[in-house]
Amino acid sequence: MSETKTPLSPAALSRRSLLKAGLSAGTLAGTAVAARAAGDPLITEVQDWNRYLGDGVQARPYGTPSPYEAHVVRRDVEWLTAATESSVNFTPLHELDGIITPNGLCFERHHAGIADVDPAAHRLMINGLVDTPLVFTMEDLKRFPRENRLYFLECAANSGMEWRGSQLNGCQYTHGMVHCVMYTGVSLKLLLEEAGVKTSAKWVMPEGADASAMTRSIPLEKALDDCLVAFKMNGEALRPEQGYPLRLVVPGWEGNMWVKWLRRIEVGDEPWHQREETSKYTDLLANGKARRFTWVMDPKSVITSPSPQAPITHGKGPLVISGLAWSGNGRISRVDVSIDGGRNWTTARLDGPSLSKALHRFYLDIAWDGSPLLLQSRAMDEHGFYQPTKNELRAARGENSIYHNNGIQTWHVKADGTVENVEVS
Ligand SMILES: Nc1nc2c(c(=O)[nH]1)N[C@H]1C(S)=C(S)[C@@H](COP(=O)(O)O)O[C@H]1N2
Ligand SMILES: [Mo]
Repeated sequence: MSETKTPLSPAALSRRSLLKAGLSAGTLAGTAVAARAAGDPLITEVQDWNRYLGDGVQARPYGTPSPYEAHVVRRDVEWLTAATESSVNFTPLHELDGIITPNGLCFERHHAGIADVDPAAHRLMINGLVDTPLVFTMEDLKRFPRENRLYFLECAANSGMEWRGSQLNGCQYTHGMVHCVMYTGVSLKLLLEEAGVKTSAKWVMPEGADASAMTRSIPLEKALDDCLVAFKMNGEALRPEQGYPLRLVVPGWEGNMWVKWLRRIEVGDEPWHQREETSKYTDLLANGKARRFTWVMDPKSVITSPSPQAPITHGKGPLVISGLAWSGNGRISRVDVSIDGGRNWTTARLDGPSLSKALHRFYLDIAWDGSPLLLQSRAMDEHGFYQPTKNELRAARGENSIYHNNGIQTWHVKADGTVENVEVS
C-alpha cells in the first residue's frame, strides 16, 4: 500500500549465493562449560538460598521480576522531547525473548500524559452516519462476544532518528517503539453493525479521552476488517499507559491510529484531516510533496542480541544471534542474517508461533571466531515484500522523512565483543 515496495523479488533473492560455511554452531564441548565443573565453590559450598526459608505466598500479591532483573526497564532519551507528558519511552528489546512483550515493558507514547480514567465513568459513543447513535459502558462492552488476538504495535516514528545515519546506541532506542501483546476485545465490526452504518459511510474517526483527544481517520473497510475494541492485554486489564480501560487495535497499521482511552467513534463519508494525519505522520518527499495516509507498517527486523546494550561477554565459540521481525501485511515468511555487512546472507531459523501482524522471533546459531562482524537482518513477508537497505529507502523517499523507516540495521561487533550502531548501505 505504500510506495516503497522494493522491486527485488523473492526469486532474485534466492539467486544470491547464501554463505553457509563456517556458520554451524557445533557443540559446547571444549568450551568453558566443561572446564568449570571441577572444584567450583558455587557447587561445593551451600548457598544461603539453599539454607534458609524463603518468603511465603502473598509476600508479593502482584508479582514483579527478580531484583536481579532491575535493569530491564523502559527507558527514554531525555533530550528527545521538551516534556515527559508529550514524549516516548522504549521497550528493552535487547533483554526480551520470544514474541510477547510483558505488560510493564511495553513502550509508551503519550501526547498529553497518561489519562487516569475511572472505568465506571467511562463511555464509548458511536455517532455520525449510523442508524442509531449508541453509548456503551464498559459493562455493556463485556457482554458482546469476545476475541483474543496477538498483534504488534509499532509507532510510525520507530527508527525515525536513524533516517540519515546511525544515531542511538542500542536497539531499545533504535527499534524499541514496538510491542506485541495478546488483546482481548470486541470486534469493531460488531459494534458498528449494532449502530447500523449508513450506506454513505466511508470512514470512521476514533477519539481518545485523554487531554490530547487523539483523533485519526480510518477507512471503513479497515474498521470492518480486523479492528478490535480491546480491554485486556496479555490476559489482564489494559495498563493505564496503554489506554485503560479501552483502546482501539488497528492490526498492522501505524501505532498512532490505535487510539487509547477510546471514548468515541464517529462514522463519516470523508476523512477528517486531523493534526496527526496532516502536520504529523506524513512524509515530506524530495520533490516537496508529502506522502499521506501511509498506514501499513512495512516488513522490518532487528537483531536484538548481540546489540550495543547486549554485547558478547563469553568470547569466541557458540554464539546465539537473535532478533525480531514483523510486517503489517501479514506473516513473516523468512529472515536472512548477514555477518559481513550484507555481502552474504544466511536464512535464519524462525521459532515460536508465526502469526499474522505479530512479532516473529528468529535465531542464527553460529561459531564466532572472534573477528569483527557487521550484523544485519532482512525480513520478508508472506506477500514477498522485504526490507530495503537504507540507501534504497532514501532513494525512494529522500532525506526529510522521519516515519516508516524499515531500512536494514547494522551492528558492528568488535573483537572484544562490544557492539556499536553503524550504517552499511
Ligand atoms: N488517546 C491517545 N491515543 C494514542 C496516543 C495518545 O497520545 N493519546 N498516542 C498514539 C501513538 S503516536 C502511539 S505510537 C500509540 C502508542 O501506544 P502505547 O503507548 O501503548 O505504546 O498510541 C497511540 N494512541
Ligand atoms: Mo506514534
